[in-house]
Amino acid sequence: MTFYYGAGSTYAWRVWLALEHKALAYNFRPLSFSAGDLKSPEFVALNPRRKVPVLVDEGPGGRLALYESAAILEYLDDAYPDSGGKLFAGTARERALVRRMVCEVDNYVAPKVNLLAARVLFTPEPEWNAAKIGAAGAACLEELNMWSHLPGGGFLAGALSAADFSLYPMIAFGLRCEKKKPDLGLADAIPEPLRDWMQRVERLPYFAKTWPAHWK
Ligand SMILES: N[C@@H](CCC(=O)N[C@@H](CS)C(=O)NCC(=O)O)C(=O)O
Repeated sequence: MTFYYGAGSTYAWRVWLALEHKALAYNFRPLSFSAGDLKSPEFVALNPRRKVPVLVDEGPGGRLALYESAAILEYLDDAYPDSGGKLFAGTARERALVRRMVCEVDNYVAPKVNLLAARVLFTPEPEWNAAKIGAAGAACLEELNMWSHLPGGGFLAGALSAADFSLYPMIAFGLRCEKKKPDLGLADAIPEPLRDWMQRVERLPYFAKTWPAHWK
């Protein structure tokens, strides 16, 4: 398998955590946004949307080039059910809970965090609009509270799953915005159970190597 990655992409980070959790072997292909790697004809042939992550699997069924991080996680669990840990474990109901959370991350958390990042990280500081940044920050704060009802001591859906790997990078990206604009108030507003959960994710043996290189 070949994993096309971009440092700082929350979606690519989700796939990296999942590959590690499933103990799969993969060729790691970091791409550079600024060097235009995602616009190269070779990459566009893999993903016409020009986005990371992409997973290319040269399995016995032939060559599969798959993009969309949520679909990649589903594929890894389906195609390699006996390797490493499960991403969608348990009964139909338990798996549905994990899928629901991944949908919630993609449909509610991601747009809010990405908007904040667009206004803070990807807008030059002299052009910052305080009202717009404040509104985006407030939306993120509100969203954080939606995730405060966690099973004590466990992961988002009980067992470690695709839900954890999807949400963690998004929160980390929000906190990254706060590093550049320290008065956003996100870190202080993270509910206690969510803070504890973040630490549990950070203690996973493979977590440290997946931290975006330029965020150190
Ligand atoms: N829905 C996609 C989103 C992927 C995405 O938006 N990737 C961004 C990085 S976070 C990207 O590659 N953007 C291309 C660019 O900025 O040139 C997924 O889940 O994989």
